[in-house]
Amino acid sequence: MSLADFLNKLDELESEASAALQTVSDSEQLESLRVRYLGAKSGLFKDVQKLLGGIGGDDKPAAGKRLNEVKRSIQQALELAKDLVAGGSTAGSGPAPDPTLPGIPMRLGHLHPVTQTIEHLKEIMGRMGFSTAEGPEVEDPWHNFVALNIPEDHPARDPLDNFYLATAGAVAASEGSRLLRSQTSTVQIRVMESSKPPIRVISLGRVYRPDAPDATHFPMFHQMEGLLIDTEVTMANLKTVLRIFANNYLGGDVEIRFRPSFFPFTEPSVEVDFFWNGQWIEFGGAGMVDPAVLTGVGYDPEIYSGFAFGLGIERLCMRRHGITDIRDLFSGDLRFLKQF
Ligand code: FA5
Repeated sequence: MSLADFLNKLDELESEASAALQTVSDSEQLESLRVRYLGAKSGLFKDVQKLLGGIGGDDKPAAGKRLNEVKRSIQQALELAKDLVAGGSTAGSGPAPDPTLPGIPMRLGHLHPVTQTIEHLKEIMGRMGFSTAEGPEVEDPWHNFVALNIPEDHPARDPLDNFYLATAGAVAASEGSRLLRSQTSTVQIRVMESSKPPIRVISLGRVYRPDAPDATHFPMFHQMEGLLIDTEVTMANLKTVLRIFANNYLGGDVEIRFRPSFFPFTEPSVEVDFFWNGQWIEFGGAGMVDPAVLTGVGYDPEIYSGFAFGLGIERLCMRRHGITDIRDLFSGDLRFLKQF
């Protein structure tokens, strides 16, 4: 017999046995197939094995090697079929599942501490009648600067202090350029452009600045902007709203302090400090909306006045939870995040 004929017979035997063993449904059938293929006296494998004697001497090693392979392959198919019959299912090998064993506990995720803080701030401000407004994170210089009374040559527009986007043909800081907003004050303008007073909104979201990361600075952080426009609004209203906010958010009787400051879009402008746990802590900026900003959006500053504030949300979150390094919030370290 030629080597090719011998190998053909082995291939046929292997595929026939494999196909037959895949359909086994009980142990009797399994035993009869075992005898049919691997039976010591009259098994089909034995029949082919007997033909090995007729193979020429040079071809014997190759024929013997393939013979052993096919035997192993049929034995493996038999073992697999045995498992299937024992498990009573065709879904896989191994012992049958035990439905009385306790299940694997599911790990529940939760909201990021900054997101939790955002929800909390919305709730507190909502109780004071502030609704939520949103604005885009990719802004044009009009909303980020011009409408906020920050003229072309103002240092705040410097490409080194902002993330300008490399859009085709745009020159950084020119009117056609786009940038990642550096403050949520942009949303003040968008709200005033699209609605009439009285206005009472907050806007919470991401802002971006090329600040070097340290314990209290990150290049991406969140701010809560507040804007209230009506007739006869004063600094006393601003202070009251911020005090009620701080008492609710930090708990207890938080004192509030205004320090003179400067923002191009408010006049007068202040830095806002909260006295909490025995020390003064700065949380943001605020002030009375500058008449030039009101005029720019078509409001008559003789009739309307208003206040605005912008607070750092990470700083608020850190104070409340005793977090000492802002970078922990964005490390993605589950051991840290699981604590909140
Ligand atoms: C502003 O961004 C003004 N738009 C706030 C404002 C709004 C003033 C409305 C008047 C009227 P300032 O640059 O100070 O202000 O930022 C406000 C707060 O954001 C800071 O007090 C601080 O809490 C937080 N902050 C600023 N830079 C970072 C930073 N790199 N990482 C984390 N928080 C920051």
